[in-house]
Amino acid sequence: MSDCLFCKIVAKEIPAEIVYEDDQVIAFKDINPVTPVHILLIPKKHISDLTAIESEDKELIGHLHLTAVKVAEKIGIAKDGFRLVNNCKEYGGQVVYHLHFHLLGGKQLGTRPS
Ligand code: D5M
Repeated sequence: MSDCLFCKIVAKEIPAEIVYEDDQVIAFKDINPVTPVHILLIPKKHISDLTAIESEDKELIGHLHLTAVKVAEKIGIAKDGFRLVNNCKEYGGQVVYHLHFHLLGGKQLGTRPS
């Protein structure tokens, strides 16, 4: 989508600190981190939000999760643990309407997501 911020990152039209990329997904540092490690994982395919995934995206969404673990291992937060979060639509706090998961770690997080 031409007016999508994250599609522009995929297309390298705007810069991002990319930590992993393959043919299906890309992971980059969040511009406004809330934890010492804050990475965003997105599919290269434009999907607006979690409710927009379809059966044909099953493998892609699985791959995104496997990639999150791979990135966590690469960055060194897998052993202690981390949080993987999706904000879905308005009440979920979603701001950018291109599906993404927040990989949060590098410190002790609370037991309840807020
Ligand atoms: O979170 C959207 C997230 O996207 C938010 O944590 C900031 C981040 N963001 C916004 N613009 C950029 C760029 N250009 N690079 C990196 N990170 C960015 P949401 O789940 O939609 O509330």
